[in-house]
Amino acid sequence: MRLIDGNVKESAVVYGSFGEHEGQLVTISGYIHRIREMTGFSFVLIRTRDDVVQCVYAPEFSDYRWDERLTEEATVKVTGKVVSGTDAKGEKRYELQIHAIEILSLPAEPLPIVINKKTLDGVHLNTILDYRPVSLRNPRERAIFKLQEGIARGFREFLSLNGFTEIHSPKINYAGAEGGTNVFKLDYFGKQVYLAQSPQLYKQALVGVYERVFEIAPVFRAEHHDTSRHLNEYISMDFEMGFIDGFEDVMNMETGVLKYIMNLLKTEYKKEAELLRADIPEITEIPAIKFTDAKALLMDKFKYKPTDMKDFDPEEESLLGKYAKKELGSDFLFVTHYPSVKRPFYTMDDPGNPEYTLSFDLLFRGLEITSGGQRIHDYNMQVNKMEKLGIDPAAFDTYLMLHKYGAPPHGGLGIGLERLTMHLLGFKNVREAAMFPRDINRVTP
Ligand code: AMO
Repeated sequence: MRLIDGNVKESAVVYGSFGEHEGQLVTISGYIHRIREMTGFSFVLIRTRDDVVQCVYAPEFSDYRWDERLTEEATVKVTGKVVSGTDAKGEKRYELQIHAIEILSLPAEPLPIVINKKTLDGVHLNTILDYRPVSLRNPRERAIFKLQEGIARGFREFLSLNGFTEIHSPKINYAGAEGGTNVFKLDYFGKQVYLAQSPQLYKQALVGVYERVFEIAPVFRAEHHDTSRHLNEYISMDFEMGFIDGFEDVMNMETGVLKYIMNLLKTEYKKEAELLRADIPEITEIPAIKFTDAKALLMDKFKYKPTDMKDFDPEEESLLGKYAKKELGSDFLFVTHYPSVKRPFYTMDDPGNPEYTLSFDLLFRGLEITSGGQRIHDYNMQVNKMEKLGIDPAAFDTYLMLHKYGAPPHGGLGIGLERLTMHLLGFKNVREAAMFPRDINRVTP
């Protein structure tokens, strides 16, 4: 019998610790990223889990002789002596003088696209997406989703530090939460159910239990149009908090979350941010403007003729983004008090002016990345609003348990992870910020 003790150790030395091993032999494991033959020696770049390590093969380093089977994308263990030098920028870099290469595996076929250049510039986005499992091996592509990890991690860390409990709500549901036509229907053993458009109904229910909750999970939207900012499955970063004094508490929490995230990216994801030339915003505070004031501004200042007085089109959002940057010095802008007709049934109307709601969107560089607001917590008020909207309260009986059996004033929001990543990295298409995007034309890979 063997005993598995769970004492985890590194299987190989990582580049980050090369400084401690200068002059010594170490072993690293990874992929052969690139082989460059020079006269009398070769550069062999090894792509490890977090760095591309420069190794040098020359017969004088050891008795080891180059194995002709070695090719790009072979997985290997390389043993070599750590030596230091300076790179083009004059910074200290370490490399390995190769003493042995153990082949772990050889690829069956050459790669369909070139991944060992600095970027995949020039390769069509569709090709990049078709070959995602390999195009992601390009260090720059890989950095996108490492940085995205940082965003989600910052969201989780900040909220955990502020008394929130992480939840996991079901994605197969008896009712859609957001309304509209973009809900995926599913045959569930002969019954019709829906894929979750958001964790809305469950996060509210759990405010009744934990007071403050958050979730980072996929949600599904049957988007019928092919746009540069819509996915059919995206990662929603949601939170919901009870005992609020108003929806400003929610906006304040989001400002705190975003500050924390940007700071984390600048410190712990510096390498990725530099590689991607990420323009990480400085946040001190975020300005807020009322929906009607924003409409007036668009018409007066930008002479824009809106087609819909109850909502913004993408051009209006973009103009508001420019206004926020130029006039207010902010990459972000909250727009508050959206018209009631455009917000879901759970949104609290403004008691002073019930045509508008106690809700907000957050624009980031002219793109909506968040919706949020205060919710109705009174049972009768919620049932009345549903009836007014032609929604059958009986179909929402589980949801209404929150209200029926006592709910505090509460509110929350949802942030689209891919949209936030997209504008942080200056992408034109949200698909670039989705690891395996799903849209009207794509369900593979
Ligand atoms: P909403 O439907 O506005 O609100 O969605 C919240 C945020 O999710 C992102 N988003 C999308 N991202 C990519 N592709 C899509 N098809 C897509 N649709 C939405 C956007 C958007 O701002 N329950 C509410 C949130 C709340 O009030 O708590 C909701 O889901 O960034």
